[in-house]
Amino acid sequence: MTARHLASPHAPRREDEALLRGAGCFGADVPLAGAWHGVFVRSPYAHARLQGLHTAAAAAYPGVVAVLSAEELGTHVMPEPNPLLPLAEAQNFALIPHDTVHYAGQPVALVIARTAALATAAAREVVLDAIACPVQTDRACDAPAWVETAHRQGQLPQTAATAQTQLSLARVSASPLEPRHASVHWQGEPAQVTVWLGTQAPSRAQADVAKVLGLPRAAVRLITPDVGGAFGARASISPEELWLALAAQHLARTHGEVKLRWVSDRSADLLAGMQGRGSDLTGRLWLAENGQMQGLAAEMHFGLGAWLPFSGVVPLRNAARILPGPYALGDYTVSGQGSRSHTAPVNIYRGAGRPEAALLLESLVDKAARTRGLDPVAVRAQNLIRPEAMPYTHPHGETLDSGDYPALLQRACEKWHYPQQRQDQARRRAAGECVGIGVAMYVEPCGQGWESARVRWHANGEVDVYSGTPAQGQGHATTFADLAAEALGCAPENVRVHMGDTAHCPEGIGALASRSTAIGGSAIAKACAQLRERLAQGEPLPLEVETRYEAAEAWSAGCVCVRLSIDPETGIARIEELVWVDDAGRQLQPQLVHGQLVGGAAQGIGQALYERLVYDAQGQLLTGSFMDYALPRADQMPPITLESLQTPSPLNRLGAKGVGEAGCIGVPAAILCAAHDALSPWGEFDLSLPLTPEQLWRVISRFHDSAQKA
Ligand code: SMO
Repeated sequence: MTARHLASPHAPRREDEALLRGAGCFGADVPLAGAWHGVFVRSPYAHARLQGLHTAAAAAYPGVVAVLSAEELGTHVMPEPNPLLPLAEAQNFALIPHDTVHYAGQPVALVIARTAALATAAAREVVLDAIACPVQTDRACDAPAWVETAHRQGQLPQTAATAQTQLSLARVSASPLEPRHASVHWQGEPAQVTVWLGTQAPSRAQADVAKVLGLPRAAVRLITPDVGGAFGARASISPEELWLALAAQHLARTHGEVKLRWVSDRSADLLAGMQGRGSDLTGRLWLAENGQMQGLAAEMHFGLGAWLPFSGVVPLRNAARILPGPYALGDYTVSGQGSRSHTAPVNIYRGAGRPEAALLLESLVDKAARTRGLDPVAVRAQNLIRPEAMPYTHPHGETLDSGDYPALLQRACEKWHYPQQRQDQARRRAAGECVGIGVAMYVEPCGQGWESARVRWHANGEVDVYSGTPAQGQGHATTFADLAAEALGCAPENVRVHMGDTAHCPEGIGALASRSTAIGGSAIAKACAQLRERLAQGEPLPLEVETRYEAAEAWSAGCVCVRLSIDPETGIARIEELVWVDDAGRQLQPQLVHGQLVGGAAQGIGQALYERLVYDAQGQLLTGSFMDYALPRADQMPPITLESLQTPSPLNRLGAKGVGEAGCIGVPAAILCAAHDALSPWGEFDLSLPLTPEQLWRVISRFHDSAQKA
């Protein structure tokens, strides 16, 4: 990384800086003096009928306030998922299990004590009687579809496909630095409830909590404190968070005012938090001899967990609808289905279906090009949607708003000296090295819909900005303060930004799907423009404006080039170089954009090479700590060269597009293409993610064995 990329004319905001200096207020720091602590008793079974829960010993433990389960807390169901794709049957998943448990780690009881240590010790005294039932595990492709989607355009060619591929993507964990948590302060009659949650969607969380408590929404104040990373895993409410609210309600009946806190830990979050990815993809691509793409067929199966979080259907929906990606494809048939399994829930995770689409499509393009003896970069250049065709609507109705895809490919290949890379590769191959080149395109639709803002301009010149969208470390306070200052023509120091508190902030959808700047930022800019308008018409300060801003999806795009070598002795893959040209529209804060791109690349590298949640046939998680679940480390990050083209989106007033997910989309696709390319002298092989040393070694050693026999 060069200094040029890190230089920024914008100073970070106090609020953002505080997080880096250790002065933030994260879940465990929420000031709630004297709060009782909750610890969950979790099911050791992946699927079982509950016979009895023995809690007397735990209840008698020193310092224990209560041991709560279905008997005390009653019957409730988890919120229904987002109706973007209809379910085959309504979810109706029991929030507090009373007769059946459906995944290992599902909470069955909540022990509340005066300290976390006492609650932990007492929780060990709870005994669960249950009868184990048959377990449907992760790769249950034969399980009935719970949710489906399909897109069809024209007739596929009657000939055999030029290339086909099968690809399995492991389940992974978003692994934010900060585990989940919830704090509840219950006061008064009628009830006034304050809930602190590290959530990406405070307004929806407020509604979810109010609904389960049977309270009007206004009785619940939802505060999102500083959040140590989210990545989609914090987009939808967890059962544990709703349990805590119900426990406070129950205890308030006898205790009046109640203060409760729950802080999860890494193993509990790996076991029972929101997981991501986990799909089996197959695809076929028809490519004419002249390189023209003629048809694509794809089938996608997503093994979903025991219940669907609000956004749980989104990855399947996105993967299927985004699949034609940046190419003007001929005819295509895409179908996808998701089925239930006795595992932890699966939710959106940074990319949310976009990585699946890019991985399948880009590896197919490479395979088809090799089969035809064509250069994969030339095939891409030939089939990319042209800038003059923008906005471009795919036949199934997805509209790409803007961008110059051929320019991204061309600039990336120039910057990387692609022809030279091929020459070097040929030389190293001749010397016996296993080295591959991957050049992958990606698109990243950012969210659609609305966000809101309220801006108050005080008589003394100070400005308060209230956004409906929160932050989880992206630096929104800096972005929002600067854009408000620019729109109002005042100094950024005079602007205070408020996010994530339903008592003060207007309603919002949330910080997800790469939408905060494009839509939430545009809402602020719109409010500021209205303030200036009213001043121009002679209204005096103070003035306040509240706005909603609605926008259609803006599509970012980019091209990632990777050179990867594989040690034939060990199968260890090493990314030697990564060159990336992205277009996230107009960049308001280049330094923050850079951070998002590099952070996303690290997570993309983790998914491509290292990370995997593993369940055994009984539905037991085998990767329950960072001793077994391999996150990428600093020394596994390659040098990354980044350049940005900026095609402003015509769809929002800032011209911004999404940027948070790009690294998880384009980088794994380029790595997979490079791995296939590295192995291609020996043939075409189906690979799974992550590209473990064992997997690559087995492919290579097969070749070595047969070479020796010959
Ligand atoms: S996976 Mo993102 O938080 O929509």
